Amino acid sequence: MVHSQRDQSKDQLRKIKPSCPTVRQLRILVHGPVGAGKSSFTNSIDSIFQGRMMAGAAVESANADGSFTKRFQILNINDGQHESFLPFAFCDTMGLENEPEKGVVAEDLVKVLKGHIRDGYMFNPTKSCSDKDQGYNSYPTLADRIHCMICVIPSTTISMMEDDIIKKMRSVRAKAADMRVPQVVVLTKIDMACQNVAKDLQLVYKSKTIRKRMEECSNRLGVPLNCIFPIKNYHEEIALKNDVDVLLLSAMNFILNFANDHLAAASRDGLDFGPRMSLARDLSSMEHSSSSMEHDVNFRSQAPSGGDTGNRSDSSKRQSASFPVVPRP
Ligand SMILES: Nc1nc2c(ncn2[C@@H]2O[C@H](COP(=O)(O)OP(=O)(O)OP(=O)(O)O)[C@@H](O)[C@H]2O)c(=O)[nH]1
Ligand SMILES: [Mg+2]
Repeated sequence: MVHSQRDQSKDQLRKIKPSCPTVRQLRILVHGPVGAGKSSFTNSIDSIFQGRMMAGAAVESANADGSFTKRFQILNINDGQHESFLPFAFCDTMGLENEPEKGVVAEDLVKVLKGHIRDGYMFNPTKSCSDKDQGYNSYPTLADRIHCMICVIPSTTISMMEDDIIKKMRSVRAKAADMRVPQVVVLTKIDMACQNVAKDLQLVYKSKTIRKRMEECSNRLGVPLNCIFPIKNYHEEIALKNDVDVLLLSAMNFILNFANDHLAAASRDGLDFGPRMSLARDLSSMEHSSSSMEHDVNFRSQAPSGGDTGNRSDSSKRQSASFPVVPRP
């Protein structure tokens, strides 16, 4: 039987085996500005596996009153075929805001990266989570930590995004880089940024508008172009669409590969020593290894050069990676 690209890709995601035996799921942090499409992204991946629209993470159509997501939510996804969860989970967070005492505190995102924040914790925009809070995990294991970080950015507003938000995102990014946690950008709302792409998603890597938004994003956040994935989330549809799924699954395949590479390196470095000792040893181990092992996302990839051919080289690089599911221009 011939499997579609979508089915093949779903199977690959189902079969991923976390590269450390004590870790059952790869943990993926989803953060970014208010209304960027963070919760919609996790719901969209869930929908693909359930074969129908899912709303596990609450989504708001107009975020007049700040971030709609206020709690830290770990979203497990049913396999869709068997009575089990997929080998990865999303960590959905409150959105970042421009003003000082609004939105998630950047420090809390760093605590999420380190595994200190428990599922269900209510974010407090005026105060970072501390060991006095119930939702604080003082002794996180490697399984509690984040193995890949996704920054969700709307392609519609990247150029207008306030410097303060960019600064906050860059500070979290720097901390993640210190911890050698790989990072990618998921560029949402491409259907709103380019009319041609809205009509035909397969044009995504041919669109000059999308290319420009990716470059803006790369320049402002400092993320290489080949770690930026333009996607469209499910937001108004009532049925799944192949092209929407292929882009989303393609991004997920890269993200989970990065996550598993990180997990393998962290486990090799002895970061999985269970509760109690983890914190102190973890920090000293990082200090010792950060200079010798440059596992930041940059070690994998260089941004392709600009111009029209940039689109092609960007896309062909993705084609040559281990999960070749991005549609060719
Ligand atoms: N057209 C379009 N709309 C989208 C896309 N992704 C998300 N949306 C819409 O954008 C709005 C905000 O989406 P959410 O998923 O709630 O965004 P969020 O980042 O979780 O927001 P907060 O939790 O409030 O920080 C909703 O109305 C979504 O339907 C997309 O790719 N295309
Ligand atoms: Mg949300």
